[in-house]
Amino acid sequence: MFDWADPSVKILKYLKKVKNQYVSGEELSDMFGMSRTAIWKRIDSIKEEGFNIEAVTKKGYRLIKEEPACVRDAPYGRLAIQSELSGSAFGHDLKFLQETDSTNQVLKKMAAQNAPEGTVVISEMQSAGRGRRGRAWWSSPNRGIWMSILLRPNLHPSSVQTLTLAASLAVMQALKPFKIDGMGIKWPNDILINGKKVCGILTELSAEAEKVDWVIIGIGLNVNHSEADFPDDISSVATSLRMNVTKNALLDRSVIAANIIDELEKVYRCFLEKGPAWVVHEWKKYNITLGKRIKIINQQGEVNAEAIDITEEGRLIVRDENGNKLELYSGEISIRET
Ligand code: BTX
Repeated sequence: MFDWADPSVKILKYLKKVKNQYVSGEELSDMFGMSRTAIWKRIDSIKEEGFNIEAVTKKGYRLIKEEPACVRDAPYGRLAIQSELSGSAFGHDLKFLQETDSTNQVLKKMAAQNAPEGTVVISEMQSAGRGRRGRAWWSSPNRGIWMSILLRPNLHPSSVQTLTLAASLAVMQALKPFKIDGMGIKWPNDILINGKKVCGILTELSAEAEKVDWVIIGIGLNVNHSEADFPDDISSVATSLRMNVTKNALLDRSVIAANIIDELEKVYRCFLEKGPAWVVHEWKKYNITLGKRIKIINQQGEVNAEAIDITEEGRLIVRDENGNKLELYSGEISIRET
């Protein structure tokens, strides 16, 4: 197991592991090689993030697990997320902000200052969340997961589109336990539930001619929104996990964010080891695009076509109405219902 540099993460992980039991200050101080006062200070920092820790004389500390509630959000912050991680690198450098313009922008600056692969930036809200092609991504506080993850693959820039597919695959794997009907990936990487967007992914890169310097995967996931939480212009195209899982309890965003980070680490390593064909094969299991009649939206207007397949570079192969086969590298498509 990874040895966390921050003792607060180790302590929180341990208290979660022993579930409802008391752990004495002495036991924690022996286990982590710290004084009892230092342990007590760490417990305080964990409480500050919203965890309910009871301290009873002669018994010790106990983490009180709260039931999912309608009104009270589970703790959401750096410690809460890191204590749920199980991978070996991704998320171990994690910056959690209450507010920023865009997590991709923050991470870009960190990338320029040599931040390591797997560095994550998460913000409770974004004032200028970005979508693709200059569009805005609406990122209000307390409801969603707005995060960016830094990759430094030793790859040719032409492979980056496959990395984008890998990111949507990782999000789908992380959301699998919710067993949501009608959820799938629209090429290249929108995650839709019955036609409405629950997650958008913005991939940005810096590269030289032959080699990628860094890739930033920006993920926006609507988690606990109710329909009324979305502004009018978004509510017709957007949905949230909660709206499709349960109308009552709030979902634990820390657990979901940690699962996405862990899954991205796994998928990314498999991609590097097994190559793009593996990503494409796995991605196809969740796709809701292939075999469908689509509209291609480009600068010239809209063209009807049929989505046939994707290439290992992540390009969409389509057949237009004249029977011509085309490969789309990027761009917009919409799926026609009939
Ligand atoms: P996109 O260009 O495919 O989607 C943007 C479009 O989606 C908007 O024009 C709007 O119609 C709709 N939209 C806006 N906000 C939402 C929302 N919250 N839920 C559903 N639909 C919405 C997709 O771009 C890529 C989005 C990536 C967002 C992440 S968040 C963390 C990171 N930081 C950052 O600035 N962007 C990424």
